[in-house]
Amino acid sequence: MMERKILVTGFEPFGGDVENPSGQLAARLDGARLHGRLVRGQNLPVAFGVAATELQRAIRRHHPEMVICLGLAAGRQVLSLERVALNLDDARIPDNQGQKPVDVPIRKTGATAYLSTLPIKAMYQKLVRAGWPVEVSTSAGTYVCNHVFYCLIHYLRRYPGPRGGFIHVPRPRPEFGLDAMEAALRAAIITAVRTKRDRRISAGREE
Ligand code: PCA
Repeated sequence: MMERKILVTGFEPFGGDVENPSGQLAARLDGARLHGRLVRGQNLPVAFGVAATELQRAIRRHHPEMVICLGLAAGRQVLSLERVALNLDDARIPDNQGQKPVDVPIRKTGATAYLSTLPIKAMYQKLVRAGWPVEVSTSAGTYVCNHVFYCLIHYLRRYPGPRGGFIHVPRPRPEFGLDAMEAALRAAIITAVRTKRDRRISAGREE
């Protein structure tokens, strides 16, 4: 029988940073066993187009039952469980290959938006109860992270089976460093695997 796998991706550094916690977390999780599943961690380039192609290649290679993409949201303080991917690229800064798309649809004939197929409410509830800083987010931005998230869900619609979604992580800080983020992500992934149907818990809020 084929081993059940979970693919976790992160990103290389970008925007002048020398590190990206999302890539560090994917590397830490590589090889972990969570709820009987083998985690495969992989880094993606911060480049429109190429990052999504590499993600698809990794999905075809590993045949994971779940795909969780991680990225850094430097302006946020908490883990953001992303709910929505938009069919739109609008870069604030060039990517690592110098591309800076502005107001370009990701897939000309794709839906305007896709929703995460992870049980994000159950994951949210689990992390809140464990005391981790977490939110349900309704915007993954319009840069490479949203691009990869959109392409992931678009791809998984044609490649049925795996569930997938995106989590933004903050910059590590003394009270919430890489060890703590890794522990929170492990709990979130285990909850995602165990939850076949998401809970109905309100995570709406005033912006
Ligand atoms: N964060 C960027 C792209 C890579 C990353 O880690 C983003 O939020 O789009």
